[in-house]
Amino acid sequence: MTSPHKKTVGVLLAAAVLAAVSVLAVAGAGGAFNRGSWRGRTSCAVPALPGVVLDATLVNMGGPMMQGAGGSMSGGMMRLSLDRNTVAAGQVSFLAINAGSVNHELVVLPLPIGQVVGTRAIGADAKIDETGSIGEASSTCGEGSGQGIAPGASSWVTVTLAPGRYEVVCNLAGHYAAGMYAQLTVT
Ligand SMILES: [Cu+2]
Repeated sequence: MTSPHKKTVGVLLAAAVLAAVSVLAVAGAGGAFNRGSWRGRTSCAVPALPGVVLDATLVNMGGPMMQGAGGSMSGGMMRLSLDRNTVAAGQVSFLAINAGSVNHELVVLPLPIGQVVGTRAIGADAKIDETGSIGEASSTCGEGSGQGIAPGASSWVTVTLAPGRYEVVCNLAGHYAAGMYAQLTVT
């Protein structure tokens, strides 16, 4: 008289397998969607990047028409968002994608103990002090430092991060104050 019990177990197992498969399918589709959508939004041929790859999306409100009206300084609210806020120590590649309408950049700074992101002093040049920068991606369709990432383009940089807290920012004039900073915790 074990068959009803076995049948129940079988049904439960099948349900569990189906659930697991659907979770994997959703996760896979989500990952492909995220990768595809952002990669699809950059006009650059991005090489395979070493280590853990973090996607950083750089945006500003307002369309291209705002540039003509007021220039990059009046881009309105701006954001720099990372696709994850925690990463393991070691080699990390940042892929900065400019999904906005004005130039942007990505700079990695250590975040001192007790300091909150977005609270750095802003100088007369409308920028923060970049002393101690660990890495920068500001080259249109290229690696490392440059003249800024053009709209639709991307830039990348690979760094080695020790455990701790970091602040990832865009330090073009006015952009930090407009909201372009994000915290990254390295464990
Ligand atoms: Cu910016």
